[in-house]
Amino acid sequence: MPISSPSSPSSPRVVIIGAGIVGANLADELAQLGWTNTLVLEQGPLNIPGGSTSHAPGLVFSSNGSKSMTEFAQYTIEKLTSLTGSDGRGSFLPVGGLEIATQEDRLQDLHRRAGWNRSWGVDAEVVDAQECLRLFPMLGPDKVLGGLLTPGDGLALAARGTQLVMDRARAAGVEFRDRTTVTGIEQSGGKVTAVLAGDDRFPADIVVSCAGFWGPNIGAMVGTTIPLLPLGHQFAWTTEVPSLAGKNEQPARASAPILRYQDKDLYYREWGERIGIGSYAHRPMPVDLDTLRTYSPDEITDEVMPSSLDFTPEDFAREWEATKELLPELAQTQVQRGFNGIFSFTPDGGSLVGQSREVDGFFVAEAVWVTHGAGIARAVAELIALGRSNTDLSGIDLNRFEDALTTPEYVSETSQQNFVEIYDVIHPLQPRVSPRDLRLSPFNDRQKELGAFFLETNGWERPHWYEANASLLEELPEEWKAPKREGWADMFHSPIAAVEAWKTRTNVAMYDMTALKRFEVKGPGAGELLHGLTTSSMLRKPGAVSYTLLLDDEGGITSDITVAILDEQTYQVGANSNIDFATITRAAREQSTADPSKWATVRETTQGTCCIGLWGPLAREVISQVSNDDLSNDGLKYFRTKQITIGGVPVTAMRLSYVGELGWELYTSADLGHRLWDVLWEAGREFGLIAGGREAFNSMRLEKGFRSFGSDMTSEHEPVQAGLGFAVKASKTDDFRGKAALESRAAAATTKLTCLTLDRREDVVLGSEPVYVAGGSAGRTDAAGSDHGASGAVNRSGKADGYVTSAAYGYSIGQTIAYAWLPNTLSVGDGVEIEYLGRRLPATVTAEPIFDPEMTRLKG
Ligand code: FAD
Ligand code: THG
Repeated sequence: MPISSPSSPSSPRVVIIGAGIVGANLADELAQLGWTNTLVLEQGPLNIPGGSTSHAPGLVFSSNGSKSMTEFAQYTIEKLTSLTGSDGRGSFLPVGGLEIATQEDRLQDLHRRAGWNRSWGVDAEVVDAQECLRLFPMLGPDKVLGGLLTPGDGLALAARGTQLVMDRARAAGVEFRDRTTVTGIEQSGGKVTAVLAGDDRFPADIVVSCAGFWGPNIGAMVGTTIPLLPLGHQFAWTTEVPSLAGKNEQPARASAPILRYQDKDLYYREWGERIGIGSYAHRPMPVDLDTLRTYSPDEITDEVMPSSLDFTPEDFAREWEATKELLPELAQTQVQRGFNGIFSFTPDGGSLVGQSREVDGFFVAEAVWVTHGAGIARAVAELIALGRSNTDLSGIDLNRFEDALTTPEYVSETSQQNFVEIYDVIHPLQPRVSPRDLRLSPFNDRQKELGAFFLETNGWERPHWYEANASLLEELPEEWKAPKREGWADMFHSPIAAVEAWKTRTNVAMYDMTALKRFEVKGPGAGELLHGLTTSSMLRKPGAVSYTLLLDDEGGITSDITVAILDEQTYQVGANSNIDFATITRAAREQSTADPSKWATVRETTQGTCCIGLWGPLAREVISQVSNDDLSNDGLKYFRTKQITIGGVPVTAMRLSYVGELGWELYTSADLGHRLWDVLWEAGREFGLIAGGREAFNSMRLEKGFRSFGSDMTSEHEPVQAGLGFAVKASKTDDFRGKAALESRAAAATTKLTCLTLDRREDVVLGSEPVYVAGGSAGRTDAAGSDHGASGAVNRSGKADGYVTSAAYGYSIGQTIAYAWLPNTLSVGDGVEIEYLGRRLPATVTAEPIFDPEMTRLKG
C-alpha cells in the first residue's frame, strides 16, 4: 500500500541517511514524484562526503544476468547523461565497455553475456582480437582472443553527478544537511518516528538508510539486520603513459573504452595521461566498522576519507606484472599511487533494497554500485511513494535472506567468497563452495546413502539426482533417453535425471520438498488477512487448498503461493521465499493495529518441519500399505488437505503435485521426518519406489507448464499474460489487493509467457537467452546461418524480441522446453530462434501444457 498519496507540500516526512550516489538520487527521484518533504542527513561535508561514491572510478558495465540490474544501469546512464550543469555538460562519458577474453572458456562466456544484453535490450557484440586491438591499442598483440563490446557503457563522473542531482533536488525543496552524524532512530508501535543526530531530533514518517557500507550500523538502530560486509578493494594509478600524452582532456579524462580483464580479476580506465587499475585479485580485506577510523568533516579531502585505506603494495605486485603483460607499454611506467577503497559485499552479491520486516517505515538501499545507483534510487522512490516499483525488485529485496543466512559468520564468509568470485565464470547451477551442509532435511543421511548429488539453495542441501538410480539406466526405454550433452550444458547435469523422470511418470517416486518456504498464519484475523491479499477466496471450509496469487497495487504478480486451510483459524502458506513471509507479516501487523480483534500471527514453520512429495501412478498403492486413512479419489480430492497418519507419524497431507502426477505433499515435524522417509521407503520397495532429485523435478514442472516465480514471472507481469488468469477467481466479488488494476493492465499487455520447444533434440538452453521472432526485428536465419561464425544473415548486435525464463529437457516428449516472454501476437506453430552462446537454435511456439493437459494424472 502507498503510505500516503503524494500531495506536496504535505507529503510524508522522509529522512534519508547518506548523500552518496544512492541517497542523493533517491531524494531527487522522490521529488520528481512530488514528494519534497525530504531531509537528507550526511556525516561528511556535502562536496566530498567521504563514502564510496567520493572515490569511485565510475566504470559502468551494464552486462548482467539480471534484467532488473541491467535496466538500473541503463537508467543511470540515461540520467547522468541528460542531467546537465550550467556548463551544459552531463556526467557520463559513453566511451564504451570492452570485456576481453584470454581463455577459451571466457570467450564462450562473453557470448553468454552478450546474450543477456540482447535479452534485456542493450547493444552488445562479441568482437575478434583485431577489433579489440583497434578499440584499445595499448593491448599486447598476442594476448587477447576476443572481447565483448557494449558501446553504450562508459564512465560515470559519480561525484559530479551526485552534486548535479543534489542541485535539482534542492531546487525542488529537498533539504540537505551535512556534518550531521545519525546516532539513533526512534520508533513507536513498530513504526519509525524520528531520526536522532546527537541532541538533534528530526521527526520522520519514513527513514531510508542509504549509508552504503555503514548500513549495518544504521540497521542496528532499529533492530534490523543488514547482511552486508564492507571489504577493501584496491585501485591504483600508473605514472604518465607516453602514448596518452595530451590525449585526454578534462573533465572526463578518458577516450578509450573501459576495459575488463576478468581472467586476472582486473579492470582499467584511462585517467588523463595515466591508467587507473582496479583489482579484485587480492585476498579479501574485511573491514570492522567498530574500529574503522572516523574523520571530522574538515579532515576529509579527495585523498583522505573514511572509505579509503592505505594502499598495500604487496597485494598488488602480481597484478602489476599481469597488467604489464596485458598492456606492454605500461612497462615504461610505475605504480604511482593507490588506495584500498571500501565498499559493500553481500551473501549473494546482490544489492539490499526494501522495507524492513520488523519496523514499518524503515527502508534501505544499500550495497548498490554507482552503475545501478540512479536506477535503484528511482525504483526505491517508486516503492515508497507509489507502493510498488516499475522494475522487479524481488532479486534484491532486503528480506530475501532467511534468518540462517543473516548471521555475521554467514554474511562474512559468503560475502568474502563473492569478492573472490566476482569475475569468475559461474554456471547458473553452480553451488557455493562453503558453507555447505548448513541446513539439512531430516532425510539427509538417507539421501547420502542413495548417492545424492547435492546442490545448495538458501543454505539447504537439495539432491539434484541420486547415483543409486544409475543402475536403472540399463532399463530406460529408448524413447526416454536424451541426447548426450556437451560442455556448459553438461555441467551439473546427469543422464540419471531421465531415469527419475521416467519412474515418476510411469511408477512412483519421492521428492524432498523440505526447502519449500512455508509458514503458518493463525488467529481470528487469519482468513480475512489472506482473503484481502490473494486472488482466491480464503473464507472457505477447512480442508480447502488454493493455488493463488499475491499482487501489488497495479496488479503485478509478487508471488504465487498455495494456501491450505487447516482449521478455521489456521492457514498454512506454501511460499516462494522469505519475501512472502515479510509481506504477510507486515500486512498482519497492519491489520492487527487497525483492529485488534482481527489479529493474526505469522509463524515460520520451514525450519521445524519437513515435507516429502510422493508422486506417480502407483503413489496410492504405496501409501495404502502404511496408512489406514481414506486416500481414495473421494477420500481426499485434488487440492484438498487432511490430517492422516503414516506408519504412526502424524502427517498433514495435501493432494497436489508440482510435477503433475497423482500423489501428495506429506508434511510432518522435523523430528519425525526420518521415520516418515523410512516407512514410505519400505512400503515402496515392492513397487519400485525411487527417490527423485531437482533436475527431474524441474523438467516435469515445465512439461506441466507450472510457473516458477522470479524467473517465469515477476511484479512486471500481470496474471493473464503470465498464463495464470485461472488463479484469479472470477467468482471473488470481495476486494483484494491489486484487483482494481487487473483489467486495464491485462488489456495493455503486449507480451506473453510463451511455451517453446526446440526443433532439434540435441539443442539445450539454460535460461535468460535472447529470442528472435521469424521476420521480426532480426529476421529468421536458416539452420546453416545459425552456426558459429559471423554469418551475414545473423544480426549479432540486434536486440531480441524476448527472452527465455526457464528451460529444461522434457523427457516425456523428447525435446527441450523453454518458456519465454514474447510478443503476444505469436501463435502456436510459429518459428522463433533462441541465441545460445552465439548460435541461433530454431524453436517453435507450442500449445501448453505439453504434458497431460486434461489433468487425468492429477485427478485420476
Ligand atoms: P556511499 O557513497 O558510501 O554513501 C553513503 C553515505 O552515507 C556516505 O557519504 C556516508 O558518509 C554517509 N553516512 C554513513 N553513515 C552515516 C551516519 N551515521 N550519519 C550520516 N551519514 C552517514 N561502482 C561502480 O559502479 N563502478 C566502479 O567503477 C566502481 N569502482 C569502485 C572502486 C573502488 C575502489 C570502490 C571502493 C568502490 C567502487 N565502486 C564502483 C562501488 C561504488 O563506489 C559504491 O558501491 C557506491 O558508491 C555506493 O554508493 P552509496 O551512495 O550507496 O554509498
Ligand atoms: N507446493 C506448495 N506450495 C508452493 C509450491 C509447491 N508454493 C510455491 C510454489 N510451489 C507455487 N507454485 C505452484 C505452481 C503450480 C501449482 C502449485 C504450486 C499447481 N497448479 C495447478 C494447475 O495449474 O493446474 C493448480 C490448479 C488449481 O488451481 O486448482 O498445482 O510446489 N505446497
